[in-house]
Amino acid sequence: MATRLIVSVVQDEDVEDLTRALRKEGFSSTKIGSTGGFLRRGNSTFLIGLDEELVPAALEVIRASCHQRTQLVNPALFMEPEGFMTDFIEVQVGGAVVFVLGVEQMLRV
Ligand code: 2BA
Repeated sequence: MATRLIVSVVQDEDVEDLTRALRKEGFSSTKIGSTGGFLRRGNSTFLIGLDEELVPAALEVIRASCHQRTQLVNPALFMEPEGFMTDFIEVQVGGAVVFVLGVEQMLRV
C-alpha cells in the first residue's frame, strides 16, 4: 500500500477541533506553527502520514473541522512605504489548503 503525506494549512481557530477529530478517527498528525505569506499572520500546518486508501477519510475530517472565515486586512500591508489607504479590505481564508504528496518511504529508526 502506498504511503501519502497530507500537508494542510489550517487557521489557528480550527486547530483544536482538527487535532481532536484526527485523533478520534485514528490519524496520527504533527502540527507545525507557520505564517501565511500573504496576510503574514500565524496559521498552523498539519503533517499527516497515512495509507493512500485513507486519504479521502482524512480529507473529510479536515473539511468538517476547518471553516471559511473573513479577515479584515489593512491594505497598507501590501503597499510601498509612501502608499496610503484607510479602508480595510476583506479576505476569505480557508477552510484548509491541502497538499497530498507521495512518500517514498516512511520509517521509524
Ligand atoms: P496567506 O498566504 O496569509 O493567505 C491568506 C488568504 O489570503 C488566502 O486564503 C487567500 O484567500 C488570500 N490570498 C493569498 N494570496 C493572495 C493573493 N496573492 N491575492 C489575493 N488574495 C490572496 P487561503 O487560500 O485559504 O490560504 C490560507 C493559507 O494557506 C495561506 O495564508 C498560506 O499560508 C497557505 N497557502 C495557500 N495557498 C498556498 C500555496 N499555493 N502554497 C503554500 N501555502 C499556501
